[in-house]
Amino acid sequence: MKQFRIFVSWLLASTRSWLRPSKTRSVLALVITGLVIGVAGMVAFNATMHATNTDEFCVSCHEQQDNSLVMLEKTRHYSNASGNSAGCSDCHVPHEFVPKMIRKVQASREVWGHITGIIDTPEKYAAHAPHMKKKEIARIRANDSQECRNCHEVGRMNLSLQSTEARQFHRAMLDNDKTCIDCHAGLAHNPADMPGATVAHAEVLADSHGERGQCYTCHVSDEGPEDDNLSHENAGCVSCHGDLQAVASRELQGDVSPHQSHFIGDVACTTCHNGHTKSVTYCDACHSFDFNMPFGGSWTRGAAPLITDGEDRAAQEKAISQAPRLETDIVVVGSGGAGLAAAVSARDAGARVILLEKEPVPGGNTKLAAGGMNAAETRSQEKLGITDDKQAMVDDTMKGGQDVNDLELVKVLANNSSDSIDWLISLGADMSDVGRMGGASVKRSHRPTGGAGVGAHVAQVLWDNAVRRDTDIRFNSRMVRILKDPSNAVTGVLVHGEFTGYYVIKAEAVILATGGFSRNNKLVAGYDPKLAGFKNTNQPGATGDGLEVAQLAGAATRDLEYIQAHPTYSPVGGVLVTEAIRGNGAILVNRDGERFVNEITTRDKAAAAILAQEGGSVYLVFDDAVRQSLSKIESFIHLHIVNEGGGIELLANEIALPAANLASTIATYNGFVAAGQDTQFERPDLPRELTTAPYYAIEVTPAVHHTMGGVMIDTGARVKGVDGHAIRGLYAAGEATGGVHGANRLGGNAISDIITFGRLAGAEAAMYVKDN
Ligand code: FAD
Ligand code: MEZ
Repeated sequence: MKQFRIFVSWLLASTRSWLRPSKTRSVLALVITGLVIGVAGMVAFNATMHATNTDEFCVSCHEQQDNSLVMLEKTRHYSNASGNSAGCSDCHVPHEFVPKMIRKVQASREVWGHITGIIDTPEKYAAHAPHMKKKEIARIRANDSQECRNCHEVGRMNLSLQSTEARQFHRAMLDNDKTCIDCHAGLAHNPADMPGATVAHAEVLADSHGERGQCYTCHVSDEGPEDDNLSHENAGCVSCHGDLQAVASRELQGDVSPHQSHFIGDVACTTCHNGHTKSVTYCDACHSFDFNMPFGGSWTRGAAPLITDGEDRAAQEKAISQAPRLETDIVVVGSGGAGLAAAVSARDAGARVILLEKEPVPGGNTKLAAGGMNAAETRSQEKLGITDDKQAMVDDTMKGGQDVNDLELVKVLANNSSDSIDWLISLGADMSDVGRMGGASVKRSHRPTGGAGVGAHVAQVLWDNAVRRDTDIRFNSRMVRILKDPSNAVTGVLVHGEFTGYYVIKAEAVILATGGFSRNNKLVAGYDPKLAGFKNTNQPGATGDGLEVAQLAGAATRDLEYIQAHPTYSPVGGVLVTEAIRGNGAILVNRDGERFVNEITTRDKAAAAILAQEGGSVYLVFDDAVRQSLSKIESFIHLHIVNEGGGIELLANEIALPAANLASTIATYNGFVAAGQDTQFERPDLPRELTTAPYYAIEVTPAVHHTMGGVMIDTGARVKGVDGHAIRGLYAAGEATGGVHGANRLGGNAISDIITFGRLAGAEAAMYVKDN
């Protein structure tokens, strides 16, 4: 009984205790209840989201230009060859649990926004869509494009079914740290403003890229390019495709690559790959490679007149009436050797410089220069035991120019030539090799060790120095007018930016370094009718518009009728074959296999002698010892313009010349070399016998090469006006000027001219700005 009472009192006490509220139990109860409700909520939420995770539900809000699903249906994501189509959630809902839930929460916020009226009209949606699109692209990118890779796994993709280009490109990208979305953002939907564009039937690059996004796939905004260098657009190309070197390294080996060239600086992708018009291989402006470029057209260039009537004229006047877009101390026009030398020296003298170049690449004709740069009394000559003096350089230049030259300018050229070599060396150039050029009494033509092309090297060194000095360099920017005030002093220039239109740059001084006009056959033939229809050796920008602009600004000109044909241009390759090959020992033979001229006479005489031979073209013949002496020859071999024979007879058969004649001609020539005298054509320099097989031949013919005339300058590179007075603030240097070379320029004197006078013009203009 007692035990029963104890049990009853314990039960009552326990019941009382259980019925009394306790903190612990309350919390526990709450947690359990919360957990149950949370799990139930989550399950419900997930079930709801899952139930609404249909394409139809998504597109009930997601309207772009059209219903998103309708847009998707037009793409390969929906109707691809495999028969598997991807819907909204395949790309927009991640597969891992946590990101998936986060995405679902985001999605519910979007739906909530629709319900609460925050984004409940097509207009509000359209305004919100780019932001959402950006976020979604960033999410997929951060996710290493996992949503793409779920179907397009690298290991599972059969790249061999793709075109060679696509295969190489995908391999390189996928091996790199690029992820699918970097290039294919927007591929799933037709971008709103480029409907129907697909890579497969794209006509131009913009169509093809349009499939991946909208205008801002390439441009900063849908307004198009911001600057004429297309800086943003080119950075975009490089970020997906890699730089020139990377692209070249993916190409087939052993052939000429359009991505490996003698161009200087970082050649912009847009030089060849245009967005809204057909791409063109810029190299074809000089060569004829005929590369099969995607979305490509063929190279054409109309010489657009400078001052046009109508709309263009009105646009020019409007730009002049507006405030200048830019202001600087000196505008240098032209990025060849003269312009770059002027820019470097003006920067060193403390001036602010803007350098304009109308082409998409720098370097002008300078980058093509092959043979050398003349200079007398240099340390390189001294090291090689060559005795020379500046007066001899003056005499040779005057004689070559038929005494038409301005003697004072020739003195500046010769007397500063060794300083100019030293200056280039101080900037990083190698000018150690010295060879002989036509019309020179000694070896004075300087070039890099081993005989590499002088122009590409010098231009690269000057370019690097101009860039290092923060020169503001603008491509696709054509100077169309020099502006002056009523006192006849220069106030700036009017520029036509290919992508930004006409604008004014205010400047104290302008340096014209626009080169010659050999590429403008209309102008050439106007001064020398017998050159009508002639081929030329020059780059596309050598059209002489600097001359025209200077004349409009009142500049005096001289010697425009003297136009030089270079004797050895390859009609097969469309390139100049350097005189240095003759200088190092090659001979010229006609179709009878016979010599007909002193090979290193002046160009006018050599060109006339070639044109007098049957067919108007002849062969430049040399042996392997000459090839080894001049590395520039390798570039001609690379271009497939050199015929080769294991012996003289084999070479003769290769080029259809009478073998016995060729053998006899070479034997006779070798005899002259051994005797130290050419009794046939009085060639003054006989560097080596031609005895080392294999033998080589290049077909050559004369082509327009150099325009000796141009604007008149004084010894301070100041441009003279038609009234005989210098135009204040206007300077000029290089092939744009006349007077240095007279009636006929000597080989190697142009590079000397542009360095000496370019440097001088830069320093003089900077001094003028300081004094002004
Ligand atoms: P360029 O180098 O031609 O530069 C002028 C620049 O101005 C160009 O880029 C042009 O596009 C730009 N331009 C023109 N108009 C405008 C405008 N309105 N607005 C903006 N930019 C404009 N000489 C030698 O002494 N040794 C050699 O070995 C040698 N080899 C040569 C080989 C070849 C194939 C050629 C074509 C020439 C060679 N020459 C050589 C000659 C020499 O290269 C040129 O005379 C010299 O480089 C001219 O330099 P420049 O700076 O005056 O003009
Ligand atoms: O001065 C020239 O134009 C030159 C040397 C060209 C060349 O043959 O290389």
